[in-house]
Amino acid sequence: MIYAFLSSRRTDVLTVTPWLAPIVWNRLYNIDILNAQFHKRGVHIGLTVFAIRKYTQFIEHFLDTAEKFFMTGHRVTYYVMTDQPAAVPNITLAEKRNLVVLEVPAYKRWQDITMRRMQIIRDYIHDRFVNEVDYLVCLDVDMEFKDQVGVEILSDVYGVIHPGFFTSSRKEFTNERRPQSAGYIPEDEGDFYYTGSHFGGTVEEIYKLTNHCHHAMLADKDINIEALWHDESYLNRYFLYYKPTKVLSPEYSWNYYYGDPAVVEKKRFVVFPKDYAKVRDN
Ligand code: 2GW
Ligand code: MN
Repeated sequence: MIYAFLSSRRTDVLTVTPWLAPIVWNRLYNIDILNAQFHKRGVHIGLTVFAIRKYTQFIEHFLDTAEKFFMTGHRVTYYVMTDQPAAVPNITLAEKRNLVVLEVPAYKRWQDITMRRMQIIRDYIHDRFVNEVDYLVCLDVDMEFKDQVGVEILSDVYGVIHPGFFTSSRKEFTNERRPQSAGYIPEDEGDFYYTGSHFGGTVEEIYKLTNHCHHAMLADKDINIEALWHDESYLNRYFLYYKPTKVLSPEYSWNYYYGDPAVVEKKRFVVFPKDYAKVRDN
C-alpha cells in the first residue's frame, strides 16, 4: 500500500499551500480510503445551483451529469434555486439522492443575479440547510460533469483555482485593484486566483463565507462601486484573509477555452459551451 502512495506522488504540480492545506490533483489520493471515512460519518452533501431566466436551459444536463459523477454512493441533496420552478425537469435520481427546488427572485441586472447568490445561500443555510446537510458545494449551472468529483473535495472551507490562472503570477490575477473596494487585493498579495464557479465547505463555514461576501457587496454598493468580477472578486478577497483548508486544482472547474494541458490530467467539471446570444440578452 505504501508503495502505491510513493509512486503516485506528483512532482509536476504544487500539492500543498504555504499554510499547509492540500491542493487536490489527480493521483494524489486514494478514493477508497476517503469514501470509507466519509461513509463511516454518514455525511450528507448539499449542492446549490442557480438557474435564473434563460439559464434554466442548463439544468437538465447539469443534473444528468451530476448523477453520473458527483459524490457517487453518498447522500446528496440538490438545491436548485430558480425563478421558474416549473422549468426544472423531473429527473430520476439514484438511491440516497434528492432534489429540492427553491423559488428565488430574478434580479434585473445579471450582475445582481450572480452576486445575490451569496445572500440567498446565506439565508437558506440559516432557514434550512443547516438542519439538512453537513457540507455545501456551490456551483455555476453553465457546466457539466465529465469525470468523478467525490469526497476528496470536502474540507471545512475550500476554493478552486481558476483554470485561466494556475500558471500566472499574482500581479496577473484579475483581482479588484481599487483600494476603496471591499474586494480590494493589492498587486503584491493573493495566493491563488480562485473561480467563482465552485466553492464549498461545511454549512457553518459557508454561512460565514457567504455572509461576509454579501456584506462586502453591500458596503461597495453604498459607495457606488461593484468589484471587477462581482462575487468572484469578493470571494478572492475572503480567501486571502480566511485561507481555505483545501484548494482544488482546475480539474474541478475547467474551461476548454484555456486548451487541454496534460498537467490537468482530468477535466472533471467543465464549462458547457454556451451560445452567449441565446442566454445573455439581459
Ligand atoms: C449571468 C451573466 C450574464 C447573463 C446572465 C447571467 C445569469 C447567471 C443568468 O441569467 N441566470 C443565472 O442563473 N445565472 C447564474 O449565475 C448561473 O448559475 C450561472 O452559472 C451563474 C454565473 O453566471 P455565468 O455562469 O454566466 O458567469 P461566468 O461563467 O462568466 O462566471 C464567472 O464570473 C461570475 C461573475 O461575473 C461568477 O463569479 C461566476 O461564478 C464565475 O464562474
Ligand atoms: Mn459560469
